[in-house]
Amino acid sequence: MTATASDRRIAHLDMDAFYASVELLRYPQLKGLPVVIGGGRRPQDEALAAAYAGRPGDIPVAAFPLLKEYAGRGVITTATYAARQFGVGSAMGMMKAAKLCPQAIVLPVDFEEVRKYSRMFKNAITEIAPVMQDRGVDEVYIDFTDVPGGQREGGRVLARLIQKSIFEKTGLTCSIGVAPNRLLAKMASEFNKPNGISIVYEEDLQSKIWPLNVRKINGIGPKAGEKLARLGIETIGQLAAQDEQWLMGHFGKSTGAWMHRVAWGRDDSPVVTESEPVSMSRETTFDRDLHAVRDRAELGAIFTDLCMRVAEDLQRKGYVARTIGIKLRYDDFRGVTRDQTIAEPTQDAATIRRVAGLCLKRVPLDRRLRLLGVRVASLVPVAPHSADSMPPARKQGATVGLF
Ligand code: DCP
Ligand code: MG
Repeated sequence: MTATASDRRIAHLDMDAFYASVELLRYPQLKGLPVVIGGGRRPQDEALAAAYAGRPGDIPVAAFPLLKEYAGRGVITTATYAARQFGVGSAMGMMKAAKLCPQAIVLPVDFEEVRKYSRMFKNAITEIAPVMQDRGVDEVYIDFTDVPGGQREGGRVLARLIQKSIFEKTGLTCSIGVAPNRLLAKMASEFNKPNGISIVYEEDLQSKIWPLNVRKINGIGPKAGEKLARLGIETIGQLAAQDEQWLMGHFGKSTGAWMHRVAWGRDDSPVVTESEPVSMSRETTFDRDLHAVRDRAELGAIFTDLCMRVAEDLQRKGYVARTIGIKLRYDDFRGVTRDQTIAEPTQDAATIRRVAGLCLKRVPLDRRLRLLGVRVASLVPVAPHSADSMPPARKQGATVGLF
């Protein structure tokens, strides 16, 4: 059966207390306790890790650093649900959080570990449902429409299967919203957190979506939210009740039209699968063959420009690279490549330029060159990197601050 627009089923999946849950896998003794994740590794974290090297699960609960002992300007990245009961949460200063929940355990963020589990849970999903769009380290959209089980009970059957598979492969829980489109799915995934599934149908708009605050719309940020509040519009239902022309008058033509559309639950943006790139490169063939010594200045400028463009590509698409290389073609059309792997993956133009420069030193430069290229590989994702069904004026990133 080919799906028609009316039976599109789109899921939004968001991991529960992601960074904190990843730490609980390492320290199962902390399960159920208030734990906050924030700041970098401190000397006391190093000392504890060293004392129990290789057996983190043996660290006694009493040995972990507590929020009440914390001094500094750190901010909480995320908190376990046990800690959230005390009013502690993302983006709160640690000193302020210490007043609300002094007994909470403080752990540093381990990005390597978080990225590893991010890859694992995404792989678990694509094994079942191949059309998945990355929205950052802990959330994705999935097109359920043509996947077996994707229509049963509005998508609940498939959502349950995905939750189960992710849990079996990673030990982590997630929450899933399934709806006719991405806009509604994103809101729905929050309805039953943690470890929940929420199914939304078109006819649920009035009962489930319209009572929500306008800020729940992905794309209405603090500024637009405040402006709407000043105009007396707090809920999505109130937004839907406004005349489209009136909204256009206040927010501009395209944003006003977009607001009206999303308030009515309309969004036909597709779930776009982006395969992970293996490498990125920029190269240029010269107008005339250049000599490394005699045309040094010109060649140097082109080389730097290529490095900057590769760095921009990495930054725009949200990757850092571990391998940096060059490619040359001589005037006799022979080609040569060199690359070098670095310890700290990078997306920085100057670093790429420096390492690519070292590669260039390793090739013979006595012939003229007709082509020069810079290539990066061994890419590691660091940021959301896809367009979204955002308001037209300002595409904004997902809400994963540290990435
Ligand atoms: N994050 C961050 N900075 C923020 C908010 C979040 O670095 N201001 C990180 C830490 C989170 C992860 O991104 O673990 C995912 O963000 P979510 O908003 O999805 O929050 P959680 O997954 O932690 O919790 P929830 O169960 O509410 O999804
Ligand atoms: Mg999450």
